[in-house]
Amino acid sequence: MTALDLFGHPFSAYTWKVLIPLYENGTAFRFRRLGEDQPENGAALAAHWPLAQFPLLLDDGRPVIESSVIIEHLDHRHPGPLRLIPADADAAIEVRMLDRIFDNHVMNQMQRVVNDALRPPERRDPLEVADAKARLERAYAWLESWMGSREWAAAGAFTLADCAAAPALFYADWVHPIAAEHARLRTYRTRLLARPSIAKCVDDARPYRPLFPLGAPDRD
Ligand SMILES: N[C@@H](CCC(=O)N[C@@H](CS)C(=O)NCC(=O)O)C(=O)O
Repeated sequence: MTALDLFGHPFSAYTWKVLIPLYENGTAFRFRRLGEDQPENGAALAAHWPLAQFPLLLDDGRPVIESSVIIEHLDHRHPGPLRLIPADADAAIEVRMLDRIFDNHVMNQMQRVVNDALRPPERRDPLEVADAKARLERAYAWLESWMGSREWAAAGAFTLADCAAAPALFYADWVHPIAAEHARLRTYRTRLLARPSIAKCVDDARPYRPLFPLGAPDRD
């Protein structure tokens, strides 16, 4: 049995994305939480990946970088009962398309707004924030139409795409609430948060909410 170490933080959206499939499949791993109280984890992360972004998976010492690729790796090398990438090539393309949409057009736009709030007040840029929120709004509208009668984001099953969607929609709704007119997208977000693997991520992150730079809302 190989040793899996996951570097990340319980409040980090991209860390959730990888924790979700690990929890879904009951995969054994060691969580290497990043924080000032555990500097050895940060040092090990930076040694494997100079950009020091997380999550990063070590599989028997071999680094796997980028959340989508980590999930592909887990699905390939450590498969569990829930397959995250469909075997059918067309279905897999749909899953990867939605994964990219949630990362690039929801998660990363949310992150632009958060990053702006982390800057000193004199370095903040209202145009940057307005652009990010406008892009989120367009992504929400597209997703509302895409979800239609779908239960999960792609390929008729819970997949990599939903692992990306859960943290993206969770935090994006905090920085730019999903309007009531996007009822299907709101229902999908609620459905995601009810899933035990995702509820665990939300619960484990609760103690860190005071860290949210915009002020966390008093709700999930
Ligand atoms: N494309 C990367 C993004 C990872 C990412 O941005 N992680 C955030 C935490 S959620 C991070 O490392 N932030 C610190 C930094 O960018 O220096 C992935 O999918 O893993």
